[in-house]
Amino acid sequence: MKKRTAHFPSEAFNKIGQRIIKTLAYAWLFPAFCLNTGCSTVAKNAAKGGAVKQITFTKEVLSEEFIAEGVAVGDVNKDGLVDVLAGAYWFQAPGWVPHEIMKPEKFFFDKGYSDAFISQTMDVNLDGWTDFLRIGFPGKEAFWFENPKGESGYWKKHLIHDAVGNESAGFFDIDKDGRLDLLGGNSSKKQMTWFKAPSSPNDSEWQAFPISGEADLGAEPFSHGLGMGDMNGDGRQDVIITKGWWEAPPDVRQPGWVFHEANLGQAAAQMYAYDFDADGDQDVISSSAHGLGIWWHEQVAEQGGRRWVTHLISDAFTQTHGLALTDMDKDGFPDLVTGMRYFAHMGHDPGELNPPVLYWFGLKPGPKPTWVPHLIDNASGVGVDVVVKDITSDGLKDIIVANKKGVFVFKQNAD
Ligand SMILES: [Ca+2]
Ligand SMILES: [Ca+2]
Ligand SMILES: [Ca+2]
Ligand SMILES: [Ca+2]
Repeated sequence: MKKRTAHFPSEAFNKIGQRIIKTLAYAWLFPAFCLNTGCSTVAKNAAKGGAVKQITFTKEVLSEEFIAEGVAVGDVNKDGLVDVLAGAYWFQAPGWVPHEIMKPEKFFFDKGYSDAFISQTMDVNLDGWTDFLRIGFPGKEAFWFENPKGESGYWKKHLIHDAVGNESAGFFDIDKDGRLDLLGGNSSKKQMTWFKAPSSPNDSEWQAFPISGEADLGAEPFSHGLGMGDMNGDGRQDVIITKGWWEAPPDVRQPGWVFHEANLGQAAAQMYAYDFDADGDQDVISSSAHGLGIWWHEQVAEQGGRRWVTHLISDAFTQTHGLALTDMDKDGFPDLVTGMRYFAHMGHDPGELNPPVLYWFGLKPGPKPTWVPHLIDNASGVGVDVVVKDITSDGLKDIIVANKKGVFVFKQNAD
């Protein structure tokens, strides 16, 4: 792959050693070349000089150590301030004082992985205290850790499932009971499955409800690409992978969801459905987990069926292993937040040594939708996910990341 040269303003980025730096949203860096079939939509849009909404963030460095590939947020100590949880630690807001959840292990960014991937918080045992849920290495266990309710000592560990496959397995409220469930592969059976969170304090089992058949698609430990979205407009959230989607039945506990084949692109990270071209049918968005590309997949109706046409949104950086679809600029249209997962394969992916950038892309919908890229930072990136949430309760969405560069919070500035 041709190496891209970018000229980042130096005054902000040579202060990485400081715990807090201000960053600005910089203008689009016009790509030196375009992949495959000419320049990306974004590049063409930028060339026309489209208006750009400037959003700025303040970067806070919680850790410069590699402790986790994923992150979660929640108010651990019930003081009303949202804390950050990653790997073996929770970081107490507002000063981000680290506390151990369990005995930490040492991980090396250039030699391997941590044991903490996609993470989440919820009160699993219904005692009023936020617990920590953590998917481990792909194909291994997912655990939840019981909040000790202000007491000292490590958090009690409970098994959710012993073999969770797909690198974008995650937590969704699948049965709409107000509690998050786990969606992923049961990788011992290679079967897409959802695991229902226990609904009473004394119940510890996460009951498995298979979606696909055994030895089916998307459920291997290292399967790439998974998401939920209403693909057929019936109001139910379907399960999306790169080869197609499973249609949610009226009762989601029913096994054998109908699979609809669809060519939804290359190995990906989180996937989302939205009608990006506003023509009445759902399209899909995805990003390359380890290679190069962020795409939208257009659903095209034609005689006798439907086909999918993939459009490149950006090829500015590689390893977009975490992707969020969320409205950043409050124009009513969902934007993208993504970045580079630094050293995703310990130096074996293309572009590993490029700056680990973090971006948001503003959606301009229409018959030919475009996305305006905004650089947030170039010394962090994303992990196997990127959390976008207003953790400061000021109505502005913040971005939270953990990866091989450390743990970071980007607080959106009010002006
Ligand atoms: Ca707190
Ligand atoms: Ca709890
Ligand atoms: Ca559409
Ligand atoms: Ca928007």
